Amino acid sequence: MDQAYMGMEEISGSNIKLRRLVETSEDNYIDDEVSQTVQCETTGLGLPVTQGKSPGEMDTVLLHRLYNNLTSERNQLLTSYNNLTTKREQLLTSYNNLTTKREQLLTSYNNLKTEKDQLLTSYNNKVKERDQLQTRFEDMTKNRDNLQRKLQDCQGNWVAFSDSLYQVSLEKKSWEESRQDCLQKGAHLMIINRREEQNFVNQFKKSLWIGLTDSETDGRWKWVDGTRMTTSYWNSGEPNGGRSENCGEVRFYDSENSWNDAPCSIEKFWICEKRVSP
Ligand code: GN1
Ligand code: CA
Repeated sequence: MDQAYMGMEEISGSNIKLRRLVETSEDNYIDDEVSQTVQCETTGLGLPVTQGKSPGEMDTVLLHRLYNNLTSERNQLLTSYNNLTTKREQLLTSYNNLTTKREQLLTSYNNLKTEKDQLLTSYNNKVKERDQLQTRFEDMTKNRDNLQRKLQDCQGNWVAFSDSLYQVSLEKKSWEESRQDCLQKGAHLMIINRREEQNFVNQFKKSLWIGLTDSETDGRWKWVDGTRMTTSYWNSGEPNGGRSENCGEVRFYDSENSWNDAPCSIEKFWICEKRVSP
């Protein structure tokens, strides 16, 4: 561009006609004769030969040089314009492709999000289901254990009454050995708290050690769980053993008041009691 303006200044200083021609050259005007002159007088490098020319011829040479420069520049600009147009179209295509891609990705993202939410819901439901099954499993395990215990109890000849199971021994032992036997079975020598229990034990019609003793302090009768005896069912005249009879038994079973105190070392049958959890 700079070269082209420089050319224009040179020409406008010398000839008005030349300026007009320069102006028309911008509109791609070209005279056949001039064109031929340019073709004849340019060197291999495209530069006009000026040596030995008249002023008129010099103007024409300059004009052609300028014309050539402008044409070359115009062609460069045209090429550049075409390149830019191509580039712009490529960018537009690229932009459209990216827009499409972006929309596809957005759709894909939304689908994945929906899927994620569904999976989360599904997972939470499964967790709930698992917890319910866990609870059910624990309940069933408890149930099984209870049934197993009951089966063992049936096999061990335990008799259910109220909230307890009772087992009458098949052999005779001292009061202390009897107490130990019950403890080994997860039970204790029978503790009588209610009239119904007292009538129940009499029904066995057997002399049986029960969980009653005054070994610690004579006359202070206590049950094997450490509680004090408050309600009693002593047979008339009992207890009468003083320091020599410190353990309680059911003896006079035909009477409601069937208890007797007897020496703890004597071997007798006994009755164990086991509480059943409600
Ligand atoms: C028993 O055997 P006998 O009658 O001396 C019992 C006593 C009772 C008594 C009641 C070892 O004594 O504890 O008070 O009957 N002795 C034994 O008649 O059980
Ligand atoms: Ca007695």
